[in-house]
Amino acid sequence: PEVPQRHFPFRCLQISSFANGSWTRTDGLAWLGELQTHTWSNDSDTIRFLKPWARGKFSDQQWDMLQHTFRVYRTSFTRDIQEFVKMLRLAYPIELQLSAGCEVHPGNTSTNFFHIAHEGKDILSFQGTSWEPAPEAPVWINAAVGVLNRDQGTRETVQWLLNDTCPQLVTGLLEAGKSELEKQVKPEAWLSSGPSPRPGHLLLVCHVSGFYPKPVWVRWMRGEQEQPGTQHSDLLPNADWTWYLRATLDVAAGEAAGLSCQVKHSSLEGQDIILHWGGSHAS
Ligand code: PBS
Repeated sequence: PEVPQRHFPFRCLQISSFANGSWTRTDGLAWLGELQTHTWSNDSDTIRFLKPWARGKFSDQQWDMLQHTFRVYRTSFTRDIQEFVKMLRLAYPIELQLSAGCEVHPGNTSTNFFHIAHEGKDILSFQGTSWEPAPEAPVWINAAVGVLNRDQGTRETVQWLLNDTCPQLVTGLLEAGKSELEKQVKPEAWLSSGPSPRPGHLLLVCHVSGFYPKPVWVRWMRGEQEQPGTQHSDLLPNADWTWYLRATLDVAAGEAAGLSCQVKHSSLEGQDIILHWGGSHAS
């Protein structure tokens, strides 16, 4: 068992609310892996950098061009949706969520995606060179997709953004943000007993805290043997940008001796933490 390789998908999220024919707002945000890099408030003309390296390797001029494209897009998007609502006789309020981005893989290949949801459900996506309705979408979306696909200029811009701009930005972000993105913090681990699950049984608890990044492997073991009943908590955030998790095991009181908790994490570089039940913890 190994902790999976790190990867850094770049995700741009857009949330648009249309309360009625005139009140609307659109907010945006972007993430690289676990880190938020950009935010764009409806109240602002410009995208805000949340990291000193959020410009990637783009020049001021390249960034201004991109910013201009997005400003035009935000205005056009709002107007287009208001027109679709009339054309399709849809009712307000309307919530739209867009998720677009890319991931750069070893060997400089990249993959990308662009999905749009209406009332929380996928309705259309951009696939290759054109817009397509989502499999379970309501039939009225076909009319909107037809209109959108007639705008070749926009289709070309979307392809340029997804196939060229996005991987270029990400390559620059990965370089400029390298030290923060590759941050590694070692976990600490300790054992305790939880509330007895039933008479004659113990709940063994292995706490793992203070690690970064998220992927971690924690198992209750007997020697080399993984104990099948290990239960994991959700990953919980600590206040210092590290993570916390616990793994529990319900065992008959007589069988606790000889069990250990094993922790694998990328920061440990193969030096797994192994804690033995009945070692130095208070039970
Ligand atoms: C409730 C109804 C649900 C329907 C959901 C529909 C979702 C639609 C998503 C469409 C996204 C594009 C919206 C704007 C686009 O239609 C068009 O009006 C503008 N196009 C652009 O701004 C291109 C950039 C798109 C980037 C998207 C990445 C997030 C303006 O288009 C016009 O001007 C451009 C040049 O600025 C071209 O000349 C284009 O041909 C022309 O139509």
